[in-house]
Amino acid sequence: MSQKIYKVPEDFAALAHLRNADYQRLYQESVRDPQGFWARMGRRIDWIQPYNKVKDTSFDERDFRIRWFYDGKLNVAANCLDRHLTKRGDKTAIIWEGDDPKLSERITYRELHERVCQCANALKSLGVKKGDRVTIYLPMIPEAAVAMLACARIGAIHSVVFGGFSADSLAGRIADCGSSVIITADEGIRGGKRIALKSNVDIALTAPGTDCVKHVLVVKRTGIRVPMYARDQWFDEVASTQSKDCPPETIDAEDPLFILYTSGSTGRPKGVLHTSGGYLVYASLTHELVFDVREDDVFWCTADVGWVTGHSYVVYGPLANGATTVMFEGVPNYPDAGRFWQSVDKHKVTIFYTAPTAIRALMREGEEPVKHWSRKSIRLLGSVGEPINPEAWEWYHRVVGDSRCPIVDTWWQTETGGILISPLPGAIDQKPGSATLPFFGVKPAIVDNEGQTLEGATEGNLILSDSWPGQMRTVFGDHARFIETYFKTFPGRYFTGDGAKRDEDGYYWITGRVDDVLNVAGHRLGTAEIESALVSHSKVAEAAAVGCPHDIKGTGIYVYVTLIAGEQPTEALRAELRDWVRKEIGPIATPDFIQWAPGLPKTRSGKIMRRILRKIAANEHDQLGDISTLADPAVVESLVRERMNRP
Ligand code: 6R9
Repeated sequence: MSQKIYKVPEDFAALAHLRNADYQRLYQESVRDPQGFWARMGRRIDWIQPYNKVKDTSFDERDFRIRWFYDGKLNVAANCLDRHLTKRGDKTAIIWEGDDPKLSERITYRELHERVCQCANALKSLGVKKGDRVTIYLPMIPEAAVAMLACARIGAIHSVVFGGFSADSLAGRIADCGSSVIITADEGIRGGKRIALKSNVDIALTAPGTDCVKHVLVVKRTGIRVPMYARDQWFDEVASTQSKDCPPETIDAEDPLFILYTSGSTGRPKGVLHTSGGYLVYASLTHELVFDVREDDVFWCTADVGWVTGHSYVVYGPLANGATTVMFEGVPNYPDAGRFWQSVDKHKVTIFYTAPTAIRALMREGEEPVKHWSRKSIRLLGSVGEPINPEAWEWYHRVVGDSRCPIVDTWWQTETGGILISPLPGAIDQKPGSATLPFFGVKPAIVDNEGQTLEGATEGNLILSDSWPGQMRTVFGDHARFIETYFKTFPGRYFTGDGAKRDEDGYYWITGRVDDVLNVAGHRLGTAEIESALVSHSKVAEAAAVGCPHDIKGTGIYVYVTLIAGEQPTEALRAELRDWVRKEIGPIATPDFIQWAPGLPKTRSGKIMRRILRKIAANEHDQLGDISTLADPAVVESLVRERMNRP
């Protein structure tokens, strides 16, 4: 833990929404009187029917419930669009920056409102009603935000699937939530490379369980010829003929807004379900306060809308706040390593929010591609997705931020809907590598493996002992799995799956996942998913996936594969298995290394001992710990020998 302290710059604090004393006072109030605190905060958005009831939550299994603002009614899209029209109709809502640096577009609130209404009417014309599911499988183009908001406008539940996921992963997500409509594009384009989105949809729709899909709307992005079947229609043709007026549906605060699939430690990805009122209050409040957003800011969160960060801080938070949000189609190093900063200068970005993996990749390219651009518009930097190592933090601060911009290291999860632990930039001094202190209403605690709460400076499992408005409400279609996953390990408390330290100042330092979830370049992957992809290959008998240290990705994917008897371990097969996993899950799941394993270390009850496999992958053979409970300790020796034969 780096104990270096970066004080809030005085000039920043002077203009900030909140200073340290404000944070202390409001935090105390938020945990002492959550009803009163949130009753006030909930008024930041527009309600069609104001709420009288604020918080009704219990994590106790026998009496489990999570409801917020639950007698209120609202429309999320109207909050992101209509209510800004009088004051901000001509203000830019979205700045779209294309993959090709010559392409960009500015969309005002008025234009966005029209496009959303047309898309909403198009969905209605296809028979989509409140509560129906719509899968969105798009590149980072304005239509992605338009489609999300169109769903919100009519009360349909969107499920955005990241464009980097394979046809198989897409099929699983379509089938799980029973979508009736898919919105996709002919192709995506990232870093100059094309992504065959429509073709993936066509393959996905041959999979069992996907016959729920009645219509596919296809946005023309690259203009390549794609087959159009009876169920397919061009997005533009359907939307452009629709009326630009679509009255927003009245939605209960606890009606679903979206499903977003995320990996857990077991089984297939879970459909994390978020509802409308609490989510929007939380996304907009955290966006305003964590990023200290003001009217003239240009806010750029580089995340894809396929992840929760894109939902809350590209679309819902910024638009609910009437801010200008940047949507970036490309990647950090295309056409060159200066792309972020070139685009910052082009659009005069004032707040920049990205992931440690991107910072580490750019750090490797040196300072020149950064220094080449002025970046003088930036006043605040943010980080999200994984722990940021202090070296990367310092580089981000010194090189990108010219040592003048605070950094907010924001810890949160798909399940939490918004940021839970982070500095407020005008209020809380930063320490490189620490997410610092909890946001309003958030009650973190550290417990040991038996669930005992640990006080003071300590280390253990990170839990949350009370609800906050942005919390997920259930796993779509499987409420038992929701309770089982998050509330059983430490009964009565929400288990994050993360480990954390707390220092003498009460600052939190997230140490990473303590379950079987890998965080690869800020993306969550379950070891179980990778293993099940591998064993579905005809030559694989058994597989175990673990994380290993990786310079850029933070964690790399290291897999041990046992082949079916008689199969030969060859380099060609290694390449084939890598491609297999890419095809089954998507490029983000590509194994970094495959080690052949004649056998896997197991306990006598047959459980794979991943702890040992992690140590071998990391080349820490001297720290294997107790292996006496293994069924066959000789397996370990052979794996270590094999591992030591390479660098
Ligand atoms: C928002 C998002 C969640 C997991 C989470 C944790 C890791 C995210 C972090 C961080 C340390 C941060 N994580 N932010 N770890 N410091 N600032 O990333 O959601 O994709 O669901 O991942 O990411 O391990 O549990 P999601």
